[in-house]
Amino acid sequence: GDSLKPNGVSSNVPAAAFPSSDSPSEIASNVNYHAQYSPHFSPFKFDSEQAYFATAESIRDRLLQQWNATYLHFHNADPKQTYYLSMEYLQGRALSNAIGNLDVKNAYAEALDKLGHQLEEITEQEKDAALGNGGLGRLASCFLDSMATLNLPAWGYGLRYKYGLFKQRITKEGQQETAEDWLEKFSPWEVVRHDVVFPVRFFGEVQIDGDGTRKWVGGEVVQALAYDVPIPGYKTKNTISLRLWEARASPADFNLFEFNEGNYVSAAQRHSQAEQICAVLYPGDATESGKLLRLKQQFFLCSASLQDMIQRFKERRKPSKTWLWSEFPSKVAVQLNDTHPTLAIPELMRLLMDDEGLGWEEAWDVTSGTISYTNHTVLPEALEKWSQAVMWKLLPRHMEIIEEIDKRFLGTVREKFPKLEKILPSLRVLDTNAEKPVVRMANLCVVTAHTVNGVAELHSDILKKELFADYLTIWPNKFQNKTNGITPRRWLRFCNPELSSLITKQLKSDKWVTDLDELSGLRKFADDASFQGEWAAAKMACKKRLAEYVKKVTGVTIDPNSLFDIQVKRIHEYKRQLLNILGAVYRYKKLKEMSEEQRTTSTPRTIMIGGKAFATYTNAKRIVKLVYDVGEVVNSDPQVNQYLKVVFVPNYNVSVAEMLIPGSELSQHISTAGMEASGTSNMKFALNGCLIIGTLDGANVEIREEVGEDNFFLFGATADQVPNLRKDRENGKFKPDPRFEEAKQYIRSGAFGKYDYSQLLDSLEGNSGYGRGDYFLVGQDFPSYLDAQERVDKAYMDRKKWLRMSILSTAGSGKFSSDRTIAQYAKEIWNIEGCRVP
Ligand code: NBG
Repeated sequence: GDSLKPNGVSSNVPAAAFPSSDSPSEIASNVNYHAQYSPHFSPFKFDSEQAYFATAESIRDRLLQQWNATYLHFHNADPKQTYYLSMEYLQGRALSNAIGNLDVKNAYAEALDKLGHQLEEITEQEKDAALGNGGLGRLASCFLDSMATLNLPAWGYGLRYKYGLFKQRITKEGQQETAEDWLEKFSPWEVVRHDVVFPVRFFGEVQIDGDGTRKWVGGEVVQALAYDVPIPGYKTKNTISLRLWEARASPADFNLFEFNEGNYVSAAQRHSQAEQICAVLYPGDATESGKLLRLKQQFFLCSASLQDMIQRFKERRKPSKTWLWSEFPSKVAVQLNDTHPTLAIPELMRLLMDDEGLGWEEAWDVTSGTISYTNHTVLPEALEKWSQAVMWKLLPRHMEIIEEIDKRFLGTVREKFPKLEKILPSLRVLDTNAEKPVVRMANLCVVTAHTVNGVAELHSDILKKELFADYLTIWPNKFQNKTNGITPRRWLRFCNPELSSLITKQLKSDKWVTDLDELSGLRKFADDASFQGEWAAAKMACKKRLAEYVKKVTGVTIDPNSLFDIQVKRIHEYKRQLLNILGAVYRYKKLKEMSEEQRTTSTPRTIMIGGKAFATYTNAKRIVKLVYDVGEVVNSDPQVNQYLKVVFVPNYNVSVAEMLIPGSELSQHISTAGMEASGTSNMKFALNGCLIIGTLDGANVEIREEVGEDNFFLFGATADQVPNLRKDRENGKFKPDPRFEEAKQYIRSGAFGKYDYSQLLDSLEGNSGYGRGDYFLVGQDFPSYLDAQERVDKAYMDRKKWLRMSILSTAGSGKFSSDRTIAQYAKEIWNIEGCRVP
């Protein structure tokens, strides 16, 4: 018993609540302090887990200091501030990012060494914060990093889901989902603000007073409680906030009488109803109650965030006493990340009119002067429409306001643009013709917002020429493009230390980390033999790390000398993982048909596919299973497995991406042209010296322009050909390539096991019909895809050529920094400027 010390940490390191310098011994003392006095763990143990939490708390203290300084600075300087409203944030891990942005990596690594731990190892202890689905959520997180780094007065608002995106396991049965409890052992990265609480109402009715004023009363009221996640900028004091709301019932909602009667469930009914709101990211919405819950989530985010903004606006005006509501748009910008937070529009109108006493016109000018909207998709099924009946029930006052917006829009168009009368029904906010009348959220955004933007040039053009074309007559200047970007800190500087050091050494400066266009300076070394050698060595180090990871999580051994070919993203038919796997099947079949001799001349390849399928999306889940089944056969086939491996990488998330992307050599961005709004992983891969095989879709178009046509493996139909190709198919004019038939037939023959893939493959057959007719044109693009893959194989065999292409990819990636994107939003949409903490 005498070995049990009150301090699991080495006893010769003192404990200090605040490090007085950045020296490793001071930091070690501070970590030791947290290990002993953290209320979350008993102080007797100091394993990796405790070391992670103690280190995180030490870093958190630094962030809070900076957060406080930033808040105070913004408060006093009172600049115009942007609020980014998003239902999703894919933050990933915070520790390594914060240590990097604070520029204290070496000091913390040494400090941990003194305490018997390795920084790399303890960072692995952190669970990803996965409060999002995919690109849209990760974009929001990259934007926060850039806002902080550019010292912009800007905050993010979101929801604190208890369970984020599900955890994926892959078995013989295919994908299995389990809840991901990221808060299981508390998150050191959030600070609960017990003093920041706002009431949010649902249901109830509209009361009309004698003077005609309207008020929303009754129903149920839930409290929104703020949790702040500090977001540090890179090498700046500025640390901004991601404010996440949690739903709470108030004590008055707990029925003590019922409880004492023994009716425990009904006594706590209000409490559990409140808790449901933030329980899960994207609750299934197949049922009516599921739909209602999603709508509740959206409104909860909008209402709490707007009340918070209005309170801050008033607080900052108070000293002068004389201020006007018309100043609001010159102090506040609200960006809607897709249509999910559209309810911010009627909610701001309601708060201004019903609570602050503004008239319609005045409230309308403030609202439309404040709000701007980003569209992230043209897929019809993703354009939100809410049933008017559900809306009337949940948000009666907001439906009144939406009706009035619709009515006034109709009036204005009839008066000023009579020629639009014919198409007016499709432009309206309300769809009243439908059997089930709905509110079209995208139309509400376009009608209200002062600016609407797409996320890549091609996508923004499609918005202007197709989806929103008819609005252009009314508002020719409302529409803009803001090509997406990614933060170079997380996606190169921190995740790929080997390549980062090499770039910094070669450019003789690390200025590229905050000015990514500097990477173009690498162009002149693209053919330099010794630089190519170092480039290849950096890539090889990442490939080896990746191979170890793949071995650990799948048991499959992959050869770091083979071409690492990766496709990671949500599984969706339009993203065409099916095209990839059919290509792999065809490759496998050809390899088997070759003689031993012939095979030795082929390019060895490791195809890795990863991504999550929505739990109820049957075809997506079949694709996951097919990849797994193909891998099982190919990887254990002694004839070919030196030349081909197929691996499904499980549980793709931000941290897994940080491992995969640096080790990639080829990545697939092969959506049907016109369907992927932008894509952002394409930018991450290119930045890390990975070549792209892709269609002319989304940001691929711009990446190809920047890295050069010769350094991009292009194939497939273009966006403007797609509609006619679909028509041709419907008219029976499509003649499939025999190679396509061969690949499908091989799967049907049972070469990859007993599972019946006919329903999946049938989706690629026929001319049209539900689940048939190859809507995504896999068959159409298959031959040109195979041709492009052949060009890849040839290019990879020419080592010098490949390395040159790889260097030019990185050198051409400067445009895709989210710093550039955010600087454009700041200037061209938000009209805000930097406000640096001295
Ligand atoms: C996604 C698009 C991607 C795009 C991201 C970020 C939605 C609704 N859209 O192509 O599919 O890169 O948004 O803009 O999630």
